[in-house]
Amino acid sequence: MGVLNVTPDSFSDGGRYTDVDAAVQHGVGLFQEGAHVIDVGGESTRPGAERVDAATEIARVVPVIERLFAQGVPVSIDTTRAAVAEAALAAGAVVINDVSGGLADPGMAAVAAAAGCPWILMHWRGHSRDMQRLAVYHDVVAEVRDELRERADAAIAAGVDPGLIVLDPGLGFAKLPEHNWALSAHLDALVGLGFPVLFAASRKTYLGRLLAGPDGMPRPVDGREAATLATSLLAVASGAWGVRVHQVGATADALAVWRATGSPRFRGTP
Ligand code: PMM
Repeated sequence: MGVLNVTPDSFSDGGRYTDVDAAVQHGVGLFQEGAHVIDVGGESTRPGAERVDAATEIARVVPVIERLFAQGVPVSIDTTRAAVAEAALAAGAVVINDVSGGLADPGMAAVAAAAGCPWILMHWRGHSRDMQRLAVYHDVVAEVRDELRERADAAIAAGVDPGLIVLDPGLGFAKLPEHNWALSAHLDALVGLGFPVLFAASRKTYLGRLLAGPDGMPRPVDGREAATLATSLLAVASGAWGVRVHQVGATADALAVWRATGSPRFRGTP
């Protein structure tokens, strides 16, 4: 999954693709580099971000999705709002990526059920403005697993086909670095729930903190690619179904090398 944020303020690519032409060009480029789906988002979810209204979100994403659809590029819509998901699906999106796991908007389940499209349910405890104070766990792996299972159960109860549910640990969302590392180390606990798992560590702050320089400052976003690649490979080795990344070409190359070995531990698709 290639990341395409059409926002002025996302943490790693905010402001770069607010122009429709530039956004479409970037999305097509990520697809050509090997992404199977391009994840288009119109609202930043970085910690502390203020919300935009649904009309603004729709105005940002729909023109980009329409043009990607016209060029044959599969799109997922990164939103927590049912109205935005509906508009995006009408414009040609084929996957809903909901970082709230259906919690932010009670109308999302009905939209996903009616559309009959894959629905990515991410682990989430609250909106970005105040999510870091919700990063309190006794056993982060067990709690995230159980909270994700509840989200999947709720989706199924609302009529969503279980075969269309994808789970995501939500790295960095109400998570401290140690929580992200524990979830990376025990991804098998989520895989064991029986749904495909998406892993989305790309360029996140905890990687920057790991790679901090002698002054203690986190490594800037554009210096986190090698670490991102390592997390993606480890995730696939642990049974992840997909990885969501900003730099698709490098990830596709690394997975191609691994696939070429014929290793039974490689479970990715070409
Ligand atoms: N992270 C971001 C946005 N969307 N979607 C899923 N499923 N999982 C994530 O971890 C996730 C997401 C925030 O990061 P970005 O700036 O890279 O979009």
